[in-house]
Order: sequence, then structure tokens, then C-alpha cells
Amino acid sequence: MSTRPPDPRTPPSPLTPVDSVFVRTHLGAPPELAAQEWELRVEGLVEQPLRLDLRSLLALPQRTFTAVHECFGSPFAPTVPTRAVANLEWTGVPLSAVLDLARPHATGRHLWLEGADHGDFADEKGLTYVKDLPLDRAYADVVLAHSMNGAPLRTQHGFPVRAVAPRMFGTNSVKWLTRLVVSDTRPDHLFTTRLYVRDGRPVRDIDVNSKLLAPYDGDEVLAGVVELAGRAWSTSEIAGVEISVDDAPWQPATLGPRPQHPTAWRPFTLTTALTPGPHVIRSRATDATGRVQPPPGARNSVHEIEVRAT
Ligand SMILES: Nc1nc2c(c(=O)[nH]1)N[C@H]1C(S)=C(S)[C@@H](COP(=O)(O)O)O[C@H]1N2
Ligand SMILES: [Mo]
Repeated sequence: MSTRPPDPRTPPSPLTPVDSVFVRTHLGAPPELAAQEWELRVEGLVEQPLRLDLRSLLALPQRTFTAVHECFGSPFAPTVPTRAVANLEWTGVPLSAVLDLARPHATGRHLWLEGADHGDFADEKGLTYVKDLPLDRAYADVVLAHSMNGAPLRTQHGFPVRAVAPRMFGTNSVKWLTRLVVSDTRPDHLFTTRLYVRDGRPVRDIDVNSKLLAPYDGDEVLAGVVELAGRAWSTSEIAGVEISVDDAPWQPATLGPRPQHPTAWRPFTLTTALTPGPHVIRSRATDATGRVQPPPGARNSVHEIEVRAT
């Protein structure tokens, strides 16, 4: 949070400024919810159905953590890399605290999450934004967040409360969250079972991925010694990043400090010399489970940028 005194051992903030965070909304204009009127309903297979207002939610224990926030990209083009990604600090109430109040039945297997936005998408009319997660995963990981980088959520990012599902693609982090349903079935819905499905499974866990950020794709740089820098992320710890300049063999990049929260991204750098002229630079991350970014043709393929040294 911005009020915390700086810790001299902490490296400079790796957070993405809120102004630079992408905004994705499927169903038209973001709903303008009033904090005083907001209510979260918790229903379905629960012992104690709930209607929580903001004050009651905020009375529950909270946590602050940093996590990668990555858009899966268009659900109609699942192999096109977009690398719309940010590293954000979230504050909110672990979903487990709310579920402990509602006490799901033993038959509950899935958690449906619904936002207050509604509209049309891809020929379907009058939709709400609905996602679902396995109940045990939602219980363990999801946070009901009210702050991004220490400031209240902006309207377009889900004010007053959104779900944050760390290690999962952003599509699961339902904004303007107003309803949770514990169920023994998955919801049949455009955004759950018809779109955001790949290889027959719902789009959840993020892939191993990396992005070269400095220089940025298309930049002109001074020829000579150049420091290349980027970020890598996955569902598990980043084990290494390699960089290749103009089809030369892969060279290991230097990883930045291990992030305080394992859900955050990891910086990497490599110092190299660039001769005058155009150059193609590629980065390839490997995670602790051995997943490696694939060649072009996949959403998380090796990241490739073109720069010109003058
Ligand atoms: N209610 C609601 N939640 C939503 C969406 C939406 O359209 N409606 N878009 C999802 C998608 S695809 C992404 S990538 C993230 C984007 O969050 P952001 O706009 O705060 O970056 O929100 C997710 N949550
Ligand atoms: Mo997205």
C-alpha cells in the first residue's frame, strides 16, 4: 500500500501503473455501482445464504498481494499472442472468509461468479458476465478485491469489488461482482462452456510466458552495449529466461530478485552488443515445472521484437 514506509532492501516497485493497465469489458459500458448500494449475494448449496454489504465485507480479514493480471485475448483467436499483461498489487478479502460464513454443502463442487454488467456478445442477447471455478480452487485462491495498487478500484476495473483469481487468466477475475452461487454443476453460459475453452477445457491457468519491454518492439536504440529487460511469469516459479539475438544461440538472461509473492512476475535482463542495423530479439521463459514457451503458433509463443540500432 502507498502508506507503507519504503523498505530499503525492497527493489523498485515492479507494479504496472493503473493508467497503463488494459481494460476488457464484454458487455458494453461498465456499470456505475454506488458503494452504499452494492451488495454481494451468496446463494445455492449453502447452509446460510448471505447478502453482504460493503461494510460487512470489509469487516472481514484482508490480505494484500501482488499478482500477474493477464488477458487471455480474443476467445475467437486462441493461438494469437496478445501479451496484454500487468503486475498489480491487490487488496481484499479472501473468498474463504465469505464461504466460511455461508458454509457450502458437502455436495457443492463449483462456484459461479456473476458481475453486474449485462448486454450482448457474439449474437447472444441479454447476457450477464458469468464465470465458474472449482469450489476448492476458488476457496483456496480467490480474493474479493477492492483496491488495485493501493487505491480503490476504478469503475472500469470493477468498482467496488471484483474477484481476483491469481495464476489464472484475467477472464476469471469477475468485475463488479454481485453474486456467488455454490452448485453441483457448471453453469452453461457463453463465457463458461462455449467461449474461453481450449483443448476442451476452460481457460484458467496462465501459460509460461515472457515479454521484452526495454527496448520495446519497434524502438530505435544506440548501437553498442544495450541492456535488454523484460518480465516472465507462469503458474509456478520462473526457473530461467533465455534470449536470442538475430538467431544466435540462446543465452541465459539474469533473473531479478525472486518476487515477494510467488504470483508476481519476475524481471530479467541481459547485456549485449548491437551492431548498427535491424535486429530481431527473442525471449523464452521456462518455469519450475519444466514448461517452456513454444515456437510461433501458440498464444504464449517465444516473444519476438524488432529494434533498429543506429
Ligand atoms: N463482469 C466482468 N468481469 C470481467 C470482464 C467483463 O467483461 N465483465 N472481462 C474479463 C476479462 S476477459 C479480463 S482480461 C479482465 C480484465 O480486467 P481489467 O479490465 O480490470 O484489466 O476482467 C475480466 N472480468
Ligand atoms: Mo481478457
